[in-house]
Amino acid sequence: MNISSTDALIILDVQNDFCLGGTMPVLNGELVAERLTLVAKKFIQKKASVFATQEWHPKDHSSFLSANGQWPDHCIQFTSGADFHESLQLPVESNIVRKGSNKDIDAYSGFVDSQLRELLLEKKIARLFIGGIATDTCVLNTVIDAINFGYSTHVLTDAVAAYDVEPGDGDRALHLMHFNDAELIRSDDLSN
Ligand code: VGL
Repeated sequence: MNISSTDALIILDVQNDFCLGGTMPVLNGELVAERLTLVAKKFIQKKASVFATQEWHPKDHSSFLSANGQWPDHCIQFTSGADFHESLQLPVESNIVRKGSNKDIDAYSGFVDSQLRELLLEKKIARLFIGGIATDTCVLNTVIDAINFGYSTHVLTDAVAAYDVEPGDGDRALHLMHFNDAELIRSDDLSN
């Protein structure tokens, strides 16, 4: 599959709190970081765009257990938990998109409470390639929104990682994305 200048890679939330040692780690977050580093390099070589989302929560965000929400405190602004994982090496051309800074909005999608949609429109992006964390939350919701916005949407199945709160959640999420017309590909399906 050839990458062109109207394609974009969207790297979702590859942050310390979602990797080993963080407050809500997935399995294999580091592997996802390493793989997406290579994919991002390829996109820039092909003059395509790279976006990396970063959860950027205030310390009293409504999704936190400490505020009667559902998740441990995570990705608090200006803390190391919110930093990108060190194995994610982003090209300098990458666009960083912060999300979740409104404490009352509990959103998994990269399109909610962020600038992502405006930036994609500005750069006239037509096709999206999506990877990152987590398959069963942020990736699922971002992919469904992307399809509803009319993007041809591809999920890099070897560059996502799930929470699997219930065993199989990640696989079910991938099926749901496919059912909604996302194309499931592997990163080595992208030509060099
Ligand atoms: C996420 C659960 C809670 C994610 C964020 O980025 O996938 N999941 N907050």
